[in-house]
Amino acid sequence: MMRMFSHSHLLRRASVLAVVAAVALLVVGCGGGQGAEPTTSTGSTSAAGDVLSVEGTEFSFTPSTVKASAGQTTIRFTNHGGVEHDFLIDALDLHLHANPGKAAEATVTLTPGTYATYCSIPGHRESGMKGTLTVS
Ligand SMILES: [Cu+2]
Repeated sequence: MMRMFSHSHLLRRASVLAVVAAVALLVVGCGGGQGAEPTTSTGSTSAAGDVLSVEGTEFSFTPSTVKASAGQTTIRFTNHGGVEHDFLIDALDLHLHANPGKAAEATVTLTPGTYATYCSIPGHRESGMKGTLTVS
């Protein structure tokens, strides 16, 4: 019904990319052809938990494609648009709703896989508010 047009240009891609880059750095190059698996890690609670940040505007998520490591992760959704938006991942029962200028977050336990993300406000998903979360 109601249409609002916003002029916000708060696409702070830089900060988001920094987070993505940090996650990517966790992938340490595996050189040798040895088949033996090191028995380090996986036994202890890894880190204090990662934080995954996604921003929403009319009508897209930034970044639309996000990657994360399995385990406990806090997903934070910030609405930089002029109308309400939300960020859903059905498979994880995740539903973060944020009014304009607000943020919402939740901590979930991720398992490897590819998950569809979208905004459930009528018409928004079709307009481009959708993406993918890849957990490895
Ligand atoms: Cu939306």
